[in-house]
Amino acid sequence: MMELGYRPSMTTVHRRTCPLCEAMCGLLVHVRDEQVVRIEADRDDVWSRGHICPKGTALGHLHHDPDRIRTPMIRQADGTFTEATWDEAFARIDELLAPVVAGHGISAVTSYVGNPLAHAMDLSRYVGVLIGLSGMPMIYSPGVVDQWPKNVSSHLMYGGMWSIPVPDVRRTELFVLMGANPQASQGSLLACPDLMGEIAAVRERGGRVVVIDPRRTGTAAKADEWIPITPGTDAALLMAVAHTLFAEDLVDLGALDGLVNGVEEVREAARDWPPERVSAVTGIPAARIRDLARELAHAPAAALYGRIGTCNQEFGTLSSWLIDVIAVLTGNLDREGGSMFARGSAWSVNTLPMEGLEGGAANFGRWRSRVRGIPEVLGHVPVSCLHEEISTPGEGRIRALITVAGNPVLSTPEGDRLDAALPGLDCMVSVDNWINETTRHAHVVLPGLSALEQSHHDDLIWMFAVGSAAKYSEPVFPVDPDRPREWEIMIRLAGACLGMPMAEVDVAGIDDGFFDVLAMTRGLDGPSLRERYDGGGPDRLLDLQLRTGPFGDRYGEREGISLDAVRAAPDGIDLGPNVPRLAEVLTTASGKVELAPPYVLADLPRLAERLERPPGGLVLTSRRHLRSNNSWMHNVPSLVKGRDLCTLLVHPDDARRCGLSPGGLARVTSTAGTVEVPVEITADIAPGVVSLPHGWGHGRPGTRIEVANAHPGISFNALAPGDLYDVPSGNAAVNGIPVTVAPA
Ligand SMILES: Nc1nc2c(c(=O)[nH]1)N[C@H]1C(S)=C(S)[C@@H](COP(=O)(O)OP(=O)(O)OC[C@H]3O[C@@H](n4cnc5c(=O)[nH]c(N)nc54)[C@H](O)[C@@H]3O)O[C@H]1N2
Ligand SMILES: Nc1nc2c(c(=O)[nH]1)N[C@H]1C(S)=C(S)[C@@H](COP(=O)(O)OP(=O)(O)OC[C@H]3O[C@@H](n4cnc5c(=O)[nH]c(N)nc54)[C@H](O)[C@@H]3O)O[C@H]1N2
Ligand code: SF4
Ligand SMILES: [Mo]
Repeated sequence: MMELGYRPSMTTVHRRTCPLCEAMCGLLVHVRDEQVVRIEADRDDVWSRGHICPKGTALGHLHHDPDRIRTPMIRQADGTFTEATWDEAFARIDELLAPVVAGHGISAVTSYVGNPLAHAMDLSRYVGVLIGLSGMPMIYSPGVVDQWPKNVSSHLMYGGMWSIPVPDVRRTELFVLMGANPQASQGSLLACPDLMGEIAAVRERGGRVVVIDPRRTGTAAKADEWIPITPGTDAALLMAVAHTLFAEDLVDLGALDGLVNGVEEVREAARDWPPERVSAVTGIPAARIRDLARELAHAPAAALYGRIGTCNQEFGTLSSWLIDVIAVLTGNLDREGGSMFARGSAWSVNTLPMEGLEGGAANFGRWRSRVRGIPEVLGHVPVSCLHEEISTPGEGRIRALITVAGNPVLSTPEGDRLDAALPGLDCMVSVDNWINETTRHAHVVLPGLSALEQSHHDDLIWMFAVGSAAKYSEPVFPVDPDRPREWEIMIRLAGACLGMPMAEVDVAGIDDGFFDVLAMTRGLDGPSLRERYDGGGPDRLLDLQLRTGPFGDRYGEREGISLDAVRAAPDGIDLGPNVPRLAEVLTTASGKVELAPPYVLADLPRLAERLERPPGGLVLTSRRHLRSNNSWMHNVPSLVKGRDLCTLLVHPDDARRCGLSPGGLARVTSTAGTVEVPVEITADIAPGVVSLPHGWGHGRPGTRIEVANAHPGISFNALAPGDLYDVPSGNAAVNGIPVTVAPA
């Protein structure tokens, strides 16, 4: 008989949806001896059909990263972190948080919730419990360094802040991208795998692609035309486009006729904005602006899309609003090949109506920030307020902060001031997988799981997709069943804010209550529904979201999907392209599209003033790279190898004027700070504009990200002034920052 002592190692292949960006690519993860040996694209994935990028192949590195923390960490008096048990960590949080709440009330506590939670199974669903149940009156997020202007315009125009139309790129004949670079970002508020392939396809079928951006990006390089624009002047350009549509009698609402209020008000507002008036400030010839209006009006279907560059700027709300105004005026809203509203297979928890803001009311300014007195908008004030709310003494000072999947020290304006303010907190807890520039200040860091240890089904992202699908991923690696999951941590932290000892919080009871509330919003009785389930947590919520979503079986009432059905289809279930559905989306008080919200129109005088600003001087803009993901993936060796990405892009004329040489160091100064950074001279940027990536600035003491610290770069947001923002939304203008540049 042969001895059976030797077992050859086996490779198993796991199907996973990548949670790193909106493309939601299906991946095949090859595992041998508990090691990820290879990650490749899943060609059978119903959604992504074989698309992948270098970040997706790095999921294994993220999982195996020796710097990733796997147990709670408690900071000691000397600033070093030591590993702790969950009970020790919970006890330490009780010890620090309870006195803050008891002595100063819950308004002394706030939270900063970051970007990865939008892509995480547990956090996207349960962060609402932390925010809603804890009673903390306000929170901070990078939403106001991202899409808040679009949230404002959608709230006012359609009645829902997340009712954001998505360019129907697969069927359009004219795709105009403003301030978006999918070559790097892979799409934003636009979920569509392989956008660069789709851009090529538009051109192959005889359509046109136009990129309006101060930089000739990787996307612009693959388009029919690059139109350079002065940063922050998109709203002026679009006012002139609207003017031209009216002046040349090109307005045609098509199928929207009768569903739109305010066309005459927009006509009136656009009367004073002929292309000649905005040509100098935008840098775009008047004739080109007129032609753009004509092209948009005459194309069989046109998709006008604006993203970060049109939001993270001085006139974000006007630009975001105008993009949809032009779509309406040219009959391209809610039309195939135009801009459409997606149907998420699982309705997102985020889309529930907000108290006091029903019907698209412009009921902003319900409260103001304590120090600067900035009015809230949709529950947020500029995130740059956070540092001063911590460091300015007085009644109402923030004394405790919970960060969840966020790195505001690098990612938000005046990040260096926040870095200096965080040590002043009585209690800081971070739910995060790394000890980085922000979390190094935490008293306690509670780790989540790696992506490969969690199940996955996207939540909010499906609301911005070019079609509908449902895809569920099982975890690749098992985890100790007793280890608290992130959804459970959210519930325990909420309890702690209410004064309960963390270890004693009734997680199952609160989870049941959350389920019942969500079931009620669908007209269902939670307690009786719960009898169908063995356990709670995110899977139970997801089943509810799927079954009561647009394709769901409503618990057997009709044919449709459920979590079981989705689980049984490991490559996903394709639920088809977007269909016109505006009437169903509209939740404005009038039941119509409000094309001319007075709150937005009231910002036009500020735009008119911008036209008078004397030209000259340099302005700073942001950019992304395919191999970065905001601030947190620079610890992956394969993503940081090669040439330095953290460089200042400068036009040759400006380089000459400033005395800069290629590869030399430049000193860049704004009203907020100064950095020194290597120079890259290129004609691929408009004169008068310089560009830096954000998310760098590593190498700080006490962090545990060895690879990133060996490639530190500098922090863009040390240069971003907190007082430079889009007034109607409070969203940061990290594009168009006045700077001076000199050799270092
Ligand atoms: N690889 C990678 N992918 C990502 C991310 C990442 O960091 N790395 N981040 C993810 C996140 S959180 C988001 S929100 C998305 C963002 O996705 P995108 O919006 O596509 O973001 P960017 O690549 O930053 O492109 C913004 C563009 O706006 C231009 N711009 C700057 N100022 C102006 C202006 O005033 N007007 C106009 N018209 N253009 C301007 C910039 O030059 C830049 O090309 O990407 C997501 N995907
Ligand atoms: N100058 C400039 N600044 C910008 C932008 C810009 O274009 N220009 N873009 C802005 C935009 S669009 C965004 S979205 C923000 C991003 O701002 P943030 O969300 O604050 O920053 P990130 O770099 O995404 O930080 C993510 C954090 O989540 C942690 N993390 C990663 N995965 C997990 C997980 O599974 N669980 C937990 N608990 N934690 C995890 C990481 O370790 C890191 O600490 O940056 C903004 N800042
Ligand atoms: S494009 Fe890259 S990061 Fe985005 S989902 Fe696909 S593999 Fe992941
Ligand atoms: Mo973002």
